Amino acid sequence: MKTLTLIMLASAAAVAIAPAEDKKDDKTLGEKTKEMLQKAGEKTKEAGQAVVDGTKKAAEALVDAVTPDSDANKVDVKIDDSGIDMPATLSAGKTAFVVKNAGKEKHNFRIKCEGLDEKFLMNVSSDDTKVMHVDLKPGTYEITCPEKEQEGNPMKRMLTVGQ
Ligand SMILES: [Cu+2]
Repeated sequence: MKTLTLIMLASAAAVAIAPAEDKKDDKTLGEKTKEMLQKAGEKTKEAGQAVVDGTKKAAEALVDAVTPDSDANKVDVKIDDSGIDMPATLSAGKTAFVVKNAGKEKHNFRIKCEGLDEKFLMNVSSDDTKVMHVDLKPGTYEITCPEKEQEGNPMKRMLTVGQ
C-alpha cells in the first residue's frame, strides 16, 4: 500500500517537473521516473525497517504478566459477569493483583487514581488468570472492568490503600 502510494507520487512528480526541465536536461521522462522510483524505494525500505524495529521493542515490553513477582504482596481478585470481588482495603507497597475471570464473558481490570491508570493490554478470557503489578501508594483507587464502560454501567468498586 505504502509502496504503491510512493510510486504514484513519484510518477506524478516526474510528470509534473518534466516539461519545465525538458530543454536544459536531456534525460528522458522514463529515466527521470526511474530515478524517482529508486529514491522512493529506498525511503520505503527505511520506513519499513523502522516499523519492524519499533514493533519488536513494543512486543517485548508490552505483555500482560501471568506470574506474581516474589517480592509483591499477592492479592486475589475474582471477576465474574456481575461484579469484582476483592479486598476493599490494602496496605501500601508493591502489589500483584492476581485477576481471575470466573465469568463466561471477557473482562479486564483497570486501576485508577491520580497519576495512575493501568489495565491489561488484552482482556482476560473466561477461566483465565492474569497478574497486574502496581506499587500502591496510600490513597483511594477506583477499580473497574473497562469492558462495559461504553455501555454506561461499568463494574466498579473503590479500594482504599493505607500506610
Ligand atoms: Cu467486566
